[in-house]
Amino acid sequence: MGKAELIRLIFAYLGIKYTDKRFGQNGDAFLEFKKFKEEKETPFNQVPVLAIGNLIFAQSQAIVRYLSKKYNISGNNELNEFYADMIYCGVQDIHHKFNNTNLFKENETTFLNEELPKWSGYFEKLLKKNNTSYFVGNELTYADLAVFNLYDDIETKYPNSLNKFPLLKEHTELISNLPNIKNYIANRKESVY
Ligand SMILES: N[C@@H](CCC(=O)N[C@@H](CS)C(=O)NCC(=O)O)C(=O)O
Repeated sequence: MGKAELIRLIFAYLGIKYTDKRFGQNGDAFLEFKKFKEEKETPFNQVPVLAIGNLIFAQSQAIVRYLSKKYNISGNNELNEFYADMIYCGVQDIHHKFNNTNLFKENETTFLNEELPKWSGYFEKLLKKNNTSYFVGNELTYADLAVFNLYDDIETKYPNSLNKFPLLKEHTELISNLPNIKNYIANRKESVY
């Protein structure tokens, strides 16, 4: 799944209704994206974008932070917000490396032998240190959804990646079994963006 998926997971978790427009559902995704760029004025000619009224906002990370803050899943105090953002930034680092596995064989080898075990170890340790079911404090933040989204993507391509990381595996199971998330995943459409 692409960069919009965490945004969709946040909406799903919160039970917020929105219009989910994706390219390629009725034809060629590339052509539909091209047409979209010609017709709409977007900040960087990139997707995802979030349209609020007449305003169009880009940059998935900015959208994730905006929604999380607005709907109170960004951390319940200043330091927890900082900590959640730190974890989210870590997720960006490893997610980027995962995305690069599609480019060259050597990226895949380094990812599977070095980066994935290293970063999974970091996340496992952070969960152990926090010692609740979540990454930050004792309630769900967008950091939990971001880590979940990361491994949801990774395990689609490399199943059983979490076998050596019991806390992380448990965490993924916890998130995937939240009723709104479970329902969203059961009905999820595949898409490139
Ligand atoms: N930093 C941006 C990157 C977005 C991005 O690279 N989007 C791709 C599709 S996944 C895109 O629109 N590419 C077209 C382009 O950059 O011209 C974000 O996180 O939203």
